Amino acid sequence: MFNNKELFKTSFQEQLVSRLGKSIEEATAGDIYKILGSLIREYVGRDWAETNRAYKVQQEKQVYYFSMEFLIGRLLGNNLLNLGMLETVREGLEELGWNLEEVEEQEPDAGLGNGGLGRLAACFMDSLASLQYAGHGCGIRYKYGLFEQKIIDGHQVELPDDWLQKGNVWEERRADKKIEVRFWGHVKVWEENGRTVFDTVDYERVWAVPYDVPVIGYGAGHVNTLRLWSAESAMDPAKMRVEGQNSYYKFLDYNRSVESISEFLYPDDSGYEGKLLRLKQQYFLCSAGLISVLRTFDKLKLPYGKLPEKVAIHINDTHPTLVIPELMRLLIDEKGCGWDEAWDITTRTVSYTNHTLLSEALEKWPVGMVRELLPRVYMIIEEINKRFCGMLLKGDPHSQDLVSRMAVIESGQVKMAHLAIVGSYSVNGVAGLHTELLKNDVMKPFYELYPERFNNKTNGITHRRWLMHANPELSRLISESIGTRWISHPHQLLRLERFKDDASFRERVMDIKRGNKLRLASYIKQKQGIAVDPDSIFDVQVKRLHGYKRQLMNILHVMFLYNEIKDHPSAERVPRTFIFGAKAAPGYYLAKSIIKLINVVADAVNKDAQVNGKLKVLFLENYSVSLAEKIIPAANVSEQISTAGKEASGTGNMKFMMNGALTIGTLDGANVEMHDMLGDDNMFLFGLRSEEVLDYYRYGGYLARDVYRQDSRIKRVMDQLVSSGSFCCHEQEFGLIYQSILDHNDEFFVLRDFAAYAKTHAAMERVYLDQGAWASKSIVNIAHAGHFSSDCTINRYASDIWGIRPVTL
Ligand code: 26V
Repeated sequence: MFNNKELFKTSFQEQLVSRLGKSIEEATAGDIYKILGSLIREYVGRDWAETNRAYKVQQEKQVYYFSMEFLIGRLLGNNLLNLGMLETVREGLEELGWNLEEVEEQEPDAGLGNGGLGRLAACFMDSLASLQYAGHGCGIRYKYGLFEQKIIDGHQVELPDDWLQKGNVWEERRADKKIEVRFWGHVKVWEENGRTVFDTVDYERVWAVPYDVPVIGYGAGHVNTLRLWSAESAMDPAKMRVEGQNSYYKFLDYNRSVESISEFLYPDDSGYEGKLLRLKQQYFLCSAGLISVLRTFDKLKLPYGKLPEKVAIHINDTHPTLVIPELMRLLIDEKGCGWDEAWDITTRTVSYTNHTLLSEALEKWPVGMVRELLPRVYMIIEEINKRFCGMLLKGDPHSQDLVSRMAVIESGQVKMAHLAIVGSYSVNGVAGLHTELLKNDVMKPFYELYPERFNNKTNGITHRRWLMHANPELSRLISESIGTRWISHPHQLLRLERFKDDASFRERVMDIKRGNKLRLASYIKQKQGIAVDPDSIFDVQVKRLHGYKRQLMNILHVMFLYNEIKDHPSAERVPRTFIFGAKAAPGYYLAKSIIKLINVVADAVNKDAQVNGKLKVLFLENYSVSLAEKIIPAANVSEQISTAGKEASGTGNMKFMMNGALTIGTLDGANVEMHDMLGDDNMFLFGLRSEEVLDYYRYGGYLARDVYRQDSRIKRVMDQLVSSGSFCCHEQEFGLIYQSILDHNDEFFVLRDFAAYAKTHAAMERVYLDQGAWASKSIVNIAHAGHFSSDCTINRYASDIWGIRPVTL
């Protein structure tokens, strides 16, 4: 049906009538989306079942990617693309009077993630299915995704993201596969036939109900599963009636507390308010996910010793670390394994990715909280800790200091990263530099103890969403020039390099970029009523707002440029448009005040006729996956300016590179590897190196106030933050920002790197004047971006960590 346009048109209209009672003329865009989505969902049903059957019959090893976040965004366009039906459906709809892009806009983003970590999980799902691996996702079906951001009077305001309001055409509720998850209670211990038996009593029951989303692979008919768990009440209302009035309130309280488990995604990088609820969410995911994995394994009728041969469990950061003690619990208490056997199985099944070195982001749980909420799991963590510390002391009885640095439980806290490393067979960082810092700095003693466990897997992004879907014109040009093999072998993009000096190819690349800029400009015009010049440099920084990502340095630099233009009004300048998009964690005041600053500067700049035509500043509200797909293809310049050593990898950097933007960046995260491939000619590097930053942290020697005093340009913009004049609303508005730099000595070295940053921007501007040279660099960037396809990353996870191979259906 989807491969024949006429057939598609007829069945589509039939469905409209039979399901909604509407003709094509009466249908709304929302109706069209809904019918199309359901049709596709039903269409893939057969392949989905076929894939599962093949996995079962062939007894393939299954990978389960446990993650608290899956930032998948919209599915319609990508599913059509992967099914090879995009053109038929586009043309069919066109003939019925509908535009596919407009229909795609009807789909709410599935915003079940905060940022890079969640988006990485989504890219991995796409690559696993497209490369025909048996790999599934295991997550939570949050009723509300990451908050919707509104900018009101320059401030971020958070609204609930009610993404399920109109239903979700992609998911399948599987009530028959629900699982009981247990909280609280007391552990009873007794001896029986020479074995110690552990039984938890008086616990609270919660149902975990899975909602399965098909993950459709590109081209091959492979459909994997993203299983998202939803919490439901397990109390019987009939029982309540018998027990009378008092239990009625208990019932309501209980229901409320159950619902809250899968209600909200945590805006992760704020302070951990509602810690207990977050811990509940994590255990809920781990327990439900594992029990369901073991049910599937049980069908193979193999001994548990074979589990590591048939199942790999990967934990995306430490959030799902409880899979380790939970798997131990299930193996010991329910499957009859002894401790040593269970430990051997667990540590050959679980692998772990670390996504950040920031110490404030390393998870710790108060012992009391874990012990009360999860009494049996806590006993197991204690035992793991006891045995681990015992092993350390046995190696060296004087190693008490080492023990306190490495223990899983220390100072009344459970350290999740330590538990994750001790309980898994592989620990990986997400970019070369990050992994080195992990091994030689933050987790050094663990690396010394278990060197064989540590490895690097540089992140990647799916070129299907981020190039083929987001930038169809560029994809077409690529395929016309080098054929279509790059789609299944993204490294082949390298063959584009030979066009870097080809004048007509350069021109076409720049034309496509201009087209994308025009589209973004019209989006901006429609949303904000501001006209931007498509011939200006589109300079973009879009990502979560955080001190270390240094959006502040960017906006201070914009203020500096504004001052320059005002001081020298007749000087020739390359017109520039600075575009920001960022959400700040609701409790992170400094970040929110940086958003306000960006908006205040934008207002001042955009309404000043004197700089008009030379400078524009935009803050695009509610940055999300679908907005990223509009912005990134239109960027000329990608801002990747984190304090060196702080950004584990970054993945936005790769998306911009793949769409032909040039990067201005520090030697941080995956920028280092981009630079290895591109060289100084095709990337604009500046700023402190990570060793220099580390040296400053260790030995001191940096005084932000000195820089402030010595550089008049910097002094001027800093003073503008707190004095009434061009940018300040009232004097205290940006006091916090000012103090963070000058009173708290600029933790992220904004002033230290400012001069180099400004200088590099000026150099970049000069290159832009030579459009041919710019185009050539842009082409080199695209050509090397294949290296950062998540297909390459997933192939390495598959062979080095999980030990799986593609499955032929
Ligand atoms: C969490 C927190 C929590 C407390 C306050 C500060 C803070 C800062 C950052 C985070 C992020 C934790 C994990 C995370 O999202 N890491 C991101 O993972 C991406 C995928 O590997 C990677 O590209 C990003 O560089 C990394 O920040």
